[in-house]
Amino acid sequence: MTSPCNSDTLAEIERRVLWLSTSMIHHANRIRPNPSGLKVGGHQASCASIVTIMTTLWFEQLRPGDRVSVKPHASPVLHAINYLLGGLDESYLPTLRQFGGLQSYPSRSKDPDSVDYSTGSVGIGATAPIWGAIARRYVDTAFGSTGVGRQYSLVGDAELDEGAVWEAVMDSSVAELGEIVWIVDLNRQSLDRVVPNIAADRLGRMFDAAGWQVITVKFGALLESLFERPGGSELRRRILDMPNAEYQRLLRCTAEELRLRLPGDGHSAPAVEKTIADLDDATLLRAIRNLGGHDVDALRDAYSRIDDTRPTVIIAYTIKGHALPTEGHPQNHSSLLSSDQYDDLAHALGADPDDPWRRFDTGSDSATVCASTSAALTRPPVDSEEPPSVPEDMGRTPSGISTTQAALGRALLDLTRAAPDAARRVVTVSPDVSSTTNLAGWLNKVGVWSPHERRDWFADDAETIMHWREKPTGQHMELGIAETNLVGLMSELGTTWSRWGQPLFPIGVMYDPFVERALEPWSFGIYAGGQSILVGTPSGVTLAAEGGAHQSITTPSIGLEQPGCVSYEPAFAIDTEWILFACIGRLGRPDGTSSYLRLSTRPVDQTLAAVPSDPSAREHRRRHAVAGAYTMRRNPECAVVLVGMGAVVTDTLVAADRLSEMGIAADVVCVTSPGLIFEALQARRGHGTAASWILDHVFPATRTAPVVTVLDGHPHTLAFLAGINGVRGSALGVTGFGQVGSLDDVYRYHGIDADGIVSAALDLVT
Ligand SMILES: Cc1ncc(C[n+]2csc(CCOP(=O)(O)OP(=O)(O)O)c2C)c(N)n1
Ligand SMILES: [Mg+2]
Repeated sequence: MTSPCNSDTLAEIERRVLWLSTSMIHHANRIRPNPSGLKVGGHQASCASIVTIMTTLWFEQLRPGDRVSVKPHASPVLHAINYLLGGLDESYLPTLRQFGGLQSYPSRSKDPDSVDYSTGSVGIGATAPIWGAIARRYVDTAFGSTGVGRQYSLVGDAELDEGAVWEAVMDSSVAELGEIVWIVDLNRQSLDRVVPNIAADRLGRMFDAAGWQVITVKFGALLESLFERPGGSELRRRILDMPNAEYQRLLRCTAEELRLRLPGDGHSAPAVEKTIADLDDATLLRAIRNLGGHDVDALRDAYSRIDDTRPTVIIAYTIKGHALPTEGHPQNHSSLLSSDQYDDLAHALGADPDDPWRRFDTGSDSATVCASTSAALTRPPVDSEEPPSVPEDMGRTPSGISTTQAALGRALLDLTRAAPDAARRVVTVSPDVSSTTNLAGWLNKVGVWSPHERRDWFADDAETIMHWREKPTGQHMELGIAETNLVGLMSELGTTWSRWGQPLFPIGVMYDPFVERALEPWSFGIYAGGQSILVGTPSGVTLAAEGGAHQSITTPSIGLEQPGCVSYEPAFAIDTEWILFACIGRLGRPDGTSSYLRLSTRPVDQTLAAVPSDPSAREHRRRHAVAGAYTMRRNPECAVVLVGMGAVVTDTLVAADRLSEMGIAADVVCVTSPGLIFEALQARRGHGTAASWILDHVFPATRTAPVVTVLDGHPHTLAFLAGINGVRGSALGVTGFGQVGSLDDVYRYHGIDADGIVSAALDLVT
């Protein structure tokens, strides 16, 4: 922690941070040429609201091991501080929201300076440090040497409207995380309005109920001193009781208006009137805006009370637009200072509008504090360990009846034997569905992670199949059912290579339809640099009698479209194993990629996979399965190509047999990854750089027969395949939601059974 600054110096730095952040936005909107006339935007008022908090935090509180998640709209404040600390080149300051320049919101992957957490999706950036704290503890128990450090979140008050926030705060594992500190920038304004009943006390009670330490910073020293005067308690009550909007309105008043309005019309009005009567105008105007979130001493006091034994929330009262002419205005969220207002601000802050990026004079107290703070906060560079290699093939050929879901658990167990170093880095996470998604064997083998060993009271119960052995070496984590928490944790487990040099292989398992609920935070996590494998199982309508409510229909399409992620839907156990190992091999490295596996509980005869016994032919099949598709049947007189994916490949093969009996030769292709095939096709057409060899093997130009595609998901996902060779096509799949039934019933209902496939083929060939 850096030592306390001289107050005047800190005030000067604070003014400069306000000036620089305001200027970056001003420059982006009013100075940089904007030929298209499109809105650029930026949030000067949101920045001003948090300048004191961030200045005091960086210049007096932070230690190098700490991490901070900054509310999205305060990104210019972060860049201003990084600039003053020498971590951002001046040339970037005029580039806010410019291509290749500073991003709109703090971005770990895209900003040039030090950003601990990407934010922008309200609620997700705020909760990320919670998952970052758990990930750090996990790495520390498994591999050691992460050091310690607080995990701060600087949160906008409207961010607390997000369910994601409360799902995280309430998770039972969180109350133990003493390194978590949230600072709520309570300006009682959201994007559109002054929030009528923000009820900070109620918020505080909710955190308290979840086991957090709650520190409220309401007023600054000036107001506190007025409260000590005769009539001061009435003044205090009056300010506390007035509606938020009325308070905001007072910020827009002249001193004269304030003298009339502040006392109100209640019985305490005369006492309040008397308390403020002898204040000069300037003091009165200062007093009404003297909230704790803008008062250095009040904030220092709050920081000093953090007890580090449980998560802490500091609820800091602030003013949106503090010290700007837009201060407190209900619609100030996106409003920008005019050029005249900007010039006035320069004057008030002692800055020069024509030389906005000027640094502190060399040798000045502020320059010295910036230099010493920078030195104190410097972190050693992270040397990331090369992830251990993952075997591509175990050489086993599953026979008998099995499911792709079961293959996942089996493959993980195999990995512990064949490649213990790689297996040691696997962490599985599940939102309360480990047993129903077949992870019991893996769990029994590796145990459940907990920072401390806990007694398993069912260890000696012969009827307990899945053992819940909690220990620091465990490799499975279980949160509550909240899927958003799960993907947040996966994302942070997937960034440990970049934070502490220790790659992990996080694998999260959930019922496939709930991937849609978790999608946006998972996608945001990928953008933020987290690499993980998400497994959706069971999936589609193939889960049959498990329930119409649990069907997933759009997820294959989601997988195809998700940036930073390769999606797969294997048909056989062997494909699942090959694909899983390939996906693990892409994790935990700077150029790494996430994956999404859509698995199934359909029992399938594994001999249908017809895995070649010749080692070269087997490897050929494996490479194709991992590249997105492989040929299962090829006929010289092919009249129709049947392309199946995942669970419906069984029916595709049956349909091919039936067509053959009718004298219609049908090729069969098994697609494992529509996304990879689509990328290959795009690359062949000059879009992107993906390899396209798989098309030559599986969809060669000579394959000119019409194509029937079928999957347990929306048919459009595979419909593009007919376009590869420009042939006629028919796309089968699922477009309706909710009908429960046996597998035969639902397949027939959706037309994805063998009958449906045969019929579609006949339509094309006859
Ligand atoms: C999930 C999500 N929903 C909506 C938005 C748009 N949005 C950005 S900030 C914001 C409100 C900001 O209010 P607050 O958190 O109080 O921040 P302030 O600017 O007042 O400090 C909204 C609605 C978003 N970025 N993410
Ligand atoms: Mg707000």
